[in-house]
Amino acid sequence: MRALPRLLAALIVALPLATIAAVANAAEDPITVLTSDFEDGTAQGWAGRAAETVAHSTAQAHSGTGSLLVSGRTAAWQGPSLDVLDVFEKGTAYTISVWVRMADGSDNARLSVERRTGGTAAYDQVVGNTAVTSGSWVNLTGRYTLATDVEFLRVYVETASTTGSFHIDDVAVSYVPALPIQTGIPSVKDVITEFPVGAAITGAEIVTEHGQLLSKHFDSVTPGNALKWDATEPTENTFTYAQADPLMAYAKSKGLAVRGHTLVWHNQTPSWVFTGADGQPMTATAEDKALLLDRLENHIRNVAGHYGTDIGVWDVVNEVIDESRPDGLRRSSWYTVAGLDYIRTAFRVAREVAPHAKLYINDYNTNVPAKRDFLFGLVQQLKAEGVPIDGVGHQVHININWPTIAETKAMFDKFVPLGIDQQVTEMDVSIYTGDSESFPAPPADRLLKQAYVYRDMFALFRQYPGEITSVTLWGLADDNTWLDTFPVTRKDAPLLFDTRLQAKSAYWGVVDPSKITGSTASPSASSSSPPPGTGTCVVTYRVTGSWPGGFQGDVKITNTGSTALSSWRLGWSFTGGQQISQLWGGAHTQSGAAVTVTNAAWNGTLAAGGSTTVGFLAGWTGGNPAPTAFTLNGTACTVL
Ligand code: 9MR
Repeated sequence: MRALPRLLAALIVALPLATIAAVANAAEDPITVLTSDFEDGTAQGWAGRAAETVAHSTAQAHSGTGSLLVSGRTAAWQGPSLDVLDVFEKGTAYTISVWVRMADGSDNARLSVERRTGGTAAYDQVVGNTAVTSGSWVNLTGRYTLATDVEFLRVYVETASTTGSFHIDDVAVSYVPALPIQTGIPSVKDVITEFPVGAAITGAEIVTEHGQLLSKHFDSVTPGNALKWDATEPTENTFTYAQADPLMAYAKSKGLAVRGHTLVWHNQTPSWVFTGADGQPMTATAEDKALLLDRLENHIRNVAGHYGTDIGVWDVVNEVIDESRPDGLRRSSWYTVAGLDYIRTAFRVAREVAPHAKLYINDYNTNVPAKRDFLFGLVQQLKAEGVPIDGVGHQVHININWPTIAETKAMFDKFVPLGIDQQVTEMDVSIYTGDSESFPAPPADRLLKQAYVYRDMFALFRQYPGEITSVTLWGLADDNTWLDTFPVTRKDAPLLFDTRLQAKSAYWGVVDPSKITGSTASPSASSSSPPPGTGTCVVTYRVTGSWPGGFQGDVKITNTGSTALSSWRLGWSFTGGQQISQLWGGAHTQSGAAVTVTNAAWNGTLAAGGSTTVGFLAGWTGGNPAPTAFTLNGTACTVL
């Protein structure tokens, strides 16, 4: 499968310069690695995920005369699935396309991947909820990069709520091969000498041409997911480093420093951590608090202990600030059960087990004055108590319009008097400025603007050589970025190298701004608008990540009425027994299946046409169907 691009790469090296462009252009054609057209009367290797029935059908066909019908489903997560273990290669960004049509009724369909490493299952969303009916075929297309070694890998189609039968047809999986990396351009790490420059890696970045690009340009890496709690201690006191060890070995072999991310977070933490000895969700009792802090101590002793001096910096706690709270502290289960003691314990234990390591408190939107000031106050208080905090991590997930350089400068300046280190830990610069924009390819004017943002931000960072001790980008190249599915599914391009690993104007913004090319006159592709709502509110519900027993989701509400709301109350019912454990951007109550969310102090006013989003963490067992009906101030909303 991969012999062709390798041959091509060899060919390019051997060819005279004049022919390179033509060959490179030809290589932009996608290479198809798998198709299923269901025209031969069989299921073509597709099977159910459980006991549902999967069979060839001539009742519907997207093209030709046949399709695949799945029936007899008893859960929404059941659906047709295909083994792709021998098809997908780690590190390659595949485009997966499938056509879906309900046999009866309607629902939302999703395209997903189940993978297993060392027996532990994980589920990745390739395409989120997409409305499907029995009236027409609907296409689901998304991108997927396998980042870890797996022993099980299946692509599947599921629905959000119902168990109705549906058809799939004309499945295609393809990829556009990376080009050889540019070896004649300066290495970022050689140009930026004030501090080490790093990239977050998922596993896909250490193989093939990606690995060459990574080690040419970067001094350090941050495992993006592999050191998180769900990856390292999925069940109590069972530690596994199957995801992280290969990344650590790679870093060591290339002399790359490692930022450890992250020991304590509210997200990607299995539900058992917050389940008391009685099997119930923990509350603020002395008994639950003691058990939770014990588990925390055990986790840090094991994970930080496992890597010893190989990890020189730890994000000890991540995202503990919520500026919508009067005291600025996120109401995570950590906080509601243990108060600030979870932070104190985490730093104390991390210092004991990794005395050589620099210990960080890490957060996003630290340029927002209210958030920045709460973080400052917390660090100041904890340091005065003797809690061993060495540094503040600013994630810097920004976009081409936000924030300003002045706001970012104020963020660094704020922390200078504390005499602590600062690091930029997760930088990327989205080309999008709103949730409703979606470009099939990055418009030239956006890329140019992005280059200037990188230029100006790096120029600012370099003004703090004494305070800023490293800058890490949240990814290596645009072929693998978390922003492709956040906050909505669309292709983003937030990094220094493009999807084929070639240097973008953004790279030149960092390395040599005089070489930024492009024109502001280039027309921007027009953005797609969301379908109009029929009620006075529109709601979008998403599951943004899930792990055994838990998931993170968000609900975006838009006031499509003609008058502003001065306060709001959002309601929905879960149908799969899901239970919210914490919520931000509002206050919630849950009674049985019924969830009610009221506004936070800062987002109560919802202008006509205005939107706000609430995020939450919840537990689930068995299945995780999406709620289908929402009300805003008692009125039913259109659900997208
Ligand atoms: O990059 C990570 C992505 O693959 C995960 O799906 C996501 C959800 O938990 O977490 C991403 O990394 C986050 C980081 O750990 C903390 N700051 C925000 C990052 C982007 O969501």
